[in-house]
Amino acid sequence: MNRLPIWIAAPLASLWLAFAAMADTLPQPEGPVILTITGALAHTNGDGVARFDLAMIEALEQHSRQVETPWFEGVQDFTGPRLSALMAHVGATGSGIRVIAVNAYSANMPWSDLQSYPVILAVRHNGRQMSLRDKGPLFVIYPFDQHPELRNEVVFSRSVWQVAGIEVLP
Ligand SMILES: Nc1nc2c(c(=O)[nH]1)N[C@H]1C(S)=C(S)[C@@H](COP(=O)(O)O)O[C@H]1N2
Ligand SMILES: [Mo]
Repeated sequence: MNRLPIWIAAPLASLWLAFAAMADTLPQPEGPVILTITGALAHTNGDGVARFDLAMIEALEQHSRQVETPWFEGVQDFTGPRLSALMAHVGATGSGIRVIAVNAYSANMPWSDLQSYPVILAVRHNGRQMSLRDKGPLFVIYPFDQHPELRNEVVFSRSVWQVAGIEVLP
């Protein structure tokens, strides 16, 4: 570009910057990264991935559910963004997602689950952040309260705890 006259080079450079910014619209995490999203994303914050710290996840609209699950006794309160909203936030396109836990467990989830049900990626359990030993930092929570038909092995297997990553499947 050093051979181009400045009056051509400068607008070209700013155009390039504008396009780069369109693909790179997410702010940078400031705290520890607790979630990394990969795959076909329109919005990233570095090298094709979207990385989130706790504050970035909690900046999305939060939803609370009071649910009974196989993992805790009695009704428990879980709060976090809808998974569908999180996927829209990063501009994900694909056939579904794979949710990956810190223990390398993973489960695939079709888009239809996210469209049919208000599945949340819980960041809080009874108002508190979840430590790793309490199945945190992130836990996929289906609306078992409103939709008893979800109480089956397939959906339980998609209820990933200790979530660390999401891969958008092609
Ligand atoms: N992080 C993580 N989440 C997970 C699993 C796992 O091994 N690790 N197992 C899944 C499967 S296959 C099911 S059926 C339920 C099992 O829950 P349980 O081990 O409490 O019965 O959690 C799901 N979530
Ligand atoms: Mo399972």
